[in-house]
Amino acid sequence: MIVTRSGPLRADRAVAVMGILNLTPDSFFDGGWYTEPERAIARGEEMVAEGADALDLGGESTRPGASPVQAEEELRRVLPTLRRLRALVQVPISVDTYKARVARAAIGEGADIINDISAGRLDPEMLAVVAGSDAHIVLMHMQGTPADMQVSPTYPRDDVVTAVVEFLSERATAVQAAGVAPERIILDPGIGFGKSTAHNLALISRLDALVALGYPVMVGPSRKRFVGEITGSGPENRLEGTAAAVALAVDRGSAIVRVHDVAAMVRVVRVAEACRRARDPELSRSQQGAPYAGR
Ligand code: HH2
Repeated sequence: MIVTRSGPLRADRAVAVMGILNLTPDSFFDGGWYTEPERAIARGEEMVAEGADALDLGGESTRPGASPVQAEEELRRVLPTLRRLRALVQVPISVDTYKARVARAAIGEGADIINDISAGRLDPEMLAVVAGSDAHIVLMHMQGTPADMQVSPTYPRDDVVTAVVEFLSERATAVQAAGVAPERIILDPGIGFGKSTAHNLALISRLDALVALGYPVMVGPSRKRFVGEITGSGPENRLEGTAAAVALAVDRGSAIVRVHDVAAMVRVVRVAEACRRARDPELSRSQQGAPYAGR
């Protein structure tokens, strides 16, 4: 079970749904919708009412081709909404940042999870900040940076699954060496971060290889480009494609799904996890990395 500073992600060890709240002008789906704190706070509360088990606040878009935002600006976008939501909702709150300065301030304002798309590599201070707190950290795999990651991504022997598993295993070890307890680590294959459609499909369909490391695994396929490439649709028409990817990720052992459409995906997750539990109750119980063994 994942027990954050604000309590368990899901007390019953079921799969958790993390609602995305981008406080940016330029995110690929919800960019510009929640730049006003009032709107963001209302959406955060709405997602919790829809069944979100956690919220993920982001102050910088990391869509392909995005350019970086200064820490100052990211803090200006994130902190007011984080502060208010922290007082209003009970669920754990994650902040999507790779900057130590933003992470430190967010933890100070009550963030429970730091969601680092660089797995602690882009800011040398990040691991010390998390180690010095009791926050959880999401370590995500990304090849390259958002600016260049989708320029014909390739992997040794075309084996993206092995590359991602090895990378995240090494990063989890490094993070523990920096002083973060294994119970505070969540792994994420980084759907769409330096990956072709084929790479994303391989990672979702063989997610069990990552789950086997023993840490809880989070997956974020929500409305991403690979769904559009398969269905021929823009971000606004990728709900059903996202649902398919979410269901399969749950079936392969995902502990958390990071999604925009909380109400719909809560229903998808409940059915997918029930199917999974019917097939294998033991696997379902270990889905949230319960054993923390063998590392
Ligand atoms: N995807 C996005 C951003 N952060 N973090 C994790 N751990 N996993 C993901 O898959 C992930 C992430 C990109 O999606 P979104 O936040 O909707 O868009 P944007 O980066 O344009 O704000």
